[in-house]
Amino acid sequence: MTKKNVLRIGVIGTGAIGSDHIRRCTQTLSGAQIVAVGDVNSDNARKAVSSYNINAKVYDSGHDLIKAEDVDVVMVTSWGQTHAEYVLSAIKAGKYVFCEKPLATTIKDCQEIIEAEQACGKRLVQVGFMRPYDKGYRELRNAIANGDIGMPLMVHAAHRNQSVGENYVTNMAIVDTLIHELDVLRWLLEDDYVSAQVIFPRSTRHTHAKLRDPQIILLETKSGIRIDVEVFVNCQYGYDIQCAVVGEKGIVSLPEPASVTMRSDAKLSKSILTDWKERFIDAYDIEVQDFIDSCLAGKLTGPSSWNGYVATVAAEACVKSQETGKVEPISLPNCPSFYK
Ligand code: NAI
Ligand code: ISE
Repeated sequence: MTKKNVLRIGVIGTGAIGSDHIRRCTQTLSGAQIVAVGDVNSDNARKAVSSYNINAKVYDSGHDLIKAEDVDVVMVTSWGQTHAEYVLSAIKAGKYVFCEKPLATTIKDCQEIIEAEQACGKRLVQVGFMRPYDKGYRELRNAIANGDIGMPLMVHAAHRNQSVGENYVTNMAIVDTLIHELDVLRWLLEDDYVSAQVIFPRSTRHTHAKLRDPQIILLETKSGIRIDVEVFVNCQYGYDIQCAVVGEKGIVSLPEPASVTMRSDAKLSKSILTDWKERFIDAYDIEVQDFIDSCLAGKLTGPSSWNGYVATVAAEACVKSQETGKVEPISLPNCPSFYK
């Protein structure tokens, strides 16, 4: 780290979220500087450098970026299937790494990461699950923990995107989209999943041949809580995240994002956001600032590789159920004390 205690970050993958994190580190947050960027599409990396007017070296290889002496920590924001190799390379270099969700796309890769990290003797990985940093979810968690609704019994949730492209296929509803709920709901309920089933309702005409949309995911937890999540990624009307927890004596629901109430043209209306970047902007800011501060303090406390592993185990059961139509078990080893 530099003497001034400014964290020098290298970013691998400068697409949608990579460039948004570069923007926030450069323009909004404190304590960090982007000194290196890399992308298999070097035009994307150069575009990020010019868009945010940063003094960063462009690397052709993510592994060279990780090894660079002036890169203190790494941010992995490339496609999901490339995360494991970069995270393992950062662990090998003894550098902190912020890895966007998913930690890895296979259980085996997640296991390799948690083993390598434990062998290092120190937490080096934070996974980009930002919802635990969202004010609304934090209020939900506090209300449940305070006993305000009694014992939680059921959760009704929805994850709706306005539309997705042709490269978004059926299993991505789980591994790319539902994975946020798989992480945040077990954090909210302080419970783990024991089974999953995916049901396909009638498909929307706004989808394409390789995507079953919408989908309903049914989860059961160890304590018997039943969860239903609707994933509907071509819902047309906006980006809409819903979560209601039903308890023995009340219901607590995720607040709607703030927006003015409009009286106009004989209508009373409120607008709905359309972009995940806007919906969770505060949560992303708090999450990445927490990563920066934790690296500077020498101790990570945000979502860990264990959280990434558990989400991938649950996601794999859901994907299996997409194929079998059956209730699929989810079994997890005990959480190592290293991650408690
Ligand atoms: P994107 O397609 O916009 O950008 C990904 C970038 O990574 C592209 O520029 C691509 O050329 C580059 N890339 C791909 N393979 C690479 C490799 N091997 N080495 C270096 N660069 C490589 O994708 P997006 O939407 O930015 O997603 C990136 C990751 O972030 C995904 O894992 C996604 O799930 C996650 N994500 C997380 C969000 C959240 O809410 N936390 C929101 C959006 C994405
Ligand atoms: C995207 O990758 C994200 O992580 C967004 O938060 C999510 O809402 C979207 O469905 C995913 O495709």
